Amino acid sequence: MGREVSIGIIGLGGMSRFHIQKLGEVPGARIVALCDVSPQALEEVGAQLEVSEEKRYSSIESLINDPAVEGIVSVTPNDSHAAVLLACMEAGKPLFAEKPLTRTLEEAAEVLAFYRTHPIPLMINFSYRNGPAFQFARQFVADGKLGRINHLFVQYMQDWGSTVKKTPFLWRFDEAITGTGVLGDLGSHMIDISEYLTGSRMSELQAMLRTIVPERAHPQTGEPIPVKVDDFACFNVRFEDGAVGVFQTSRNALGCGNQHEVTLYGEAGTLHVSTLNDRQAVWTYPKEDGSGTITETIEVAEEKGINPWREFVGLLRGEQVATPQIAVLEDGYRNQLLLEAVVQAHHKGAVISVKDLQA
Ligand code: SOE
Repeated sequence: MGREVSIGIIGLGGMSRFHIQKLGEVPGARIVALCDVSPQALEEVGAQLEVSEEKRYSSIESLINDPAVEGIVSVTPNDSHAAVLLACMEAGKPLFAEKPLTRTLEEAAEVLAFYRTHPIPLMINFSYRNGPAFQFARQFVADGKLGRINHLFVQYMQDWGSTVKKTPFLWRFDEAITGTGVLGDLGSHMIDISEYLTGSRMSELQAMLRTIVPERAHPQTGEPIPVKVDDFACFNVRFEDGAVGVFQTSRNALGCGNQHEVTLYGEAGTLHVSTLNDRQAVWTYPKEDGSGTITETIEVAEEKGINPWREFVGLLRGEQVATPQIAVLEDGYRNQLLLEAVVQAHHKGAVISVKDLQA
């Protein structure tokens, strides 16, 4: 086991608990400081992790500038992503941050510009790159097993519903905090994974966004609050190499858990991967005599995946990490640019060319 590293966590909401659990599984990773706006969350998680009271911060800058903190894991709502990135760059602190990079393209441009003069070791959690089947798929495509990719289908379905689950109004429905709705939340993963698996870059997009559930209950009072952000998005994409992609994502896919799946249609074969089982890839290819096709389920070993928490701890120790698999800031900026292209394609009802769009 390498030396112990001291980590500070910013944001103690739901997703943060997952990060804390995964860090707890990495030998030598020690959470020494916390930051959140909620005194109750600080007290609860601080007690659970035995973080001393003076290391329970309410200010982002205080935690980031604490010399006892070597690296930061940030899991905050979208409206503070830029502030965390800028403060970590200012302080020279390595950062593992949740996607999307920022709330808006303008913020992403500001962060990218500052990064040019204040670079830091950085990981952005486009987490679906890491699964064993998705790692297998990227290599499979790179090895030419599918031939030229003609088209792909990407969908990411969740059920925040209105029929059964009736999810109340959360920050992810509040435009001032989240920016876009399901597009930025799940669509950011879809955009990232499609370029990551194919090695191609999007060049033109057309899109439609929709708010299917127009109001949701205040979590305490039950009062209906209007929802302005999208909870469904579909977009079609032409890639620079001519491939075409069809994308759909929803928070109203009744009964769906966390269903992110990609099907790649190549001239020499088809490959399907899904979070429903990220240890399997389903490959269809022609029989040798050309009389038909064979569909084979390939089992992928867990070790083929990447553990981003181990990567971050390794990065803090100065070890060689699988950096190419971990998005860096340019990937995050590009993701934000493509999200903006989808929004503009929707509002203009037109095909948007990515090259014409800059912050
Ligand atoms: C939304 O429910 C969410 O938590 C996303 O924000 C995450 O990025 C995704 O990995 C799981 O679903």
